[in-house]
Amino acid sequence: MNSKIALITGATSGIGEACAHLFAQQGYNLVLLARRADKLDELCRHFEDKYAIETKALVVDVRNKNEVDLLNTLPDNWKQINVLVNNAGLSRGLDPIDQGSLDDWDTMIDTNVKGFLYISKIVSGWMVANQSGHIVNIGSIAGKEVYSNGNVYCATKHAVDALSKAMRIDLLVHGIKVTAIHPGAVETEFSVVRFGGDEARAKKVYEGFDPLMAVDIADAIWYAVSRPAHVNINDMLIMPTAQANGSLILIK
Ligand code: 8X3
Repeated sequence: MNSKIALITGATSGIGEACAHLFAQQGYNLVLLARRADKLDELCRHFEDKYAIETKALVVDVRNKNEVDLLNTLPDNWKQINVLVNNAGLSRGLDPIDQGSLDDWDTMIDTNVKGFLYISKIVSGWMVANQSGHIVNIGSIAGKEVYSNGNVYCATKHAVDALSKAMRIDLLVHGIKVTAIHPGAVETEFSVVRFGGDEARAKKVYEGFDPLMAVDIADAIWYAVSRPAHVNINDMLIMPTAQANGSLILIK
């Protein structure tokens, strides 16, 4: 394989899927991780046919250490990962701290923090062996500030922010770049998942203003990844024009 390889988690929807499209278009071979086997296979076939790239699909829930270990079954030439996009993440619930669901909290912490770490440990190990690579972590405005009822979700994204800074320090001697991208409101399945499948409630979140689209974030990721070797984009906070901060959106 001559092409570069990008490994993307949460690849079957939203920012992960948009990113997979963009990297495929740029000729990257792809290792795609997601929980939905059928959608994952469909995407891989599509990319192979349309962009003449190679793909590997791994059906993985990042919360499950044994499933994440499947990464080690990749052939050695597929472990030469140039870009890791740590995208898998979710939000569950929007309740005050005294009323939140423990199951929701476990799901967010297990996915956004622990799963993120399981993936990062294995792939950064390969990058250290190669003495090169670029890790792109998807944070959030919720990792920069805290908003009403965002409590645990905000805490997990603050962890992503802290771990991005930590990775940048630990991996410096190995020449590995670390970029954190922090979006504001992006219209994806994010709110449908946050509100337990309540599509009507989710739709309301993005009414009356122009939210970001997944492709806007994929575009920013590509900008970071395509800089010259001596340039690293440490951190990007990207908001819809109508959103001033974590709590204030101008509704028309
Ligand atoms: C997603 C953005 O503002 O809903 O992380 O937390 S927000």
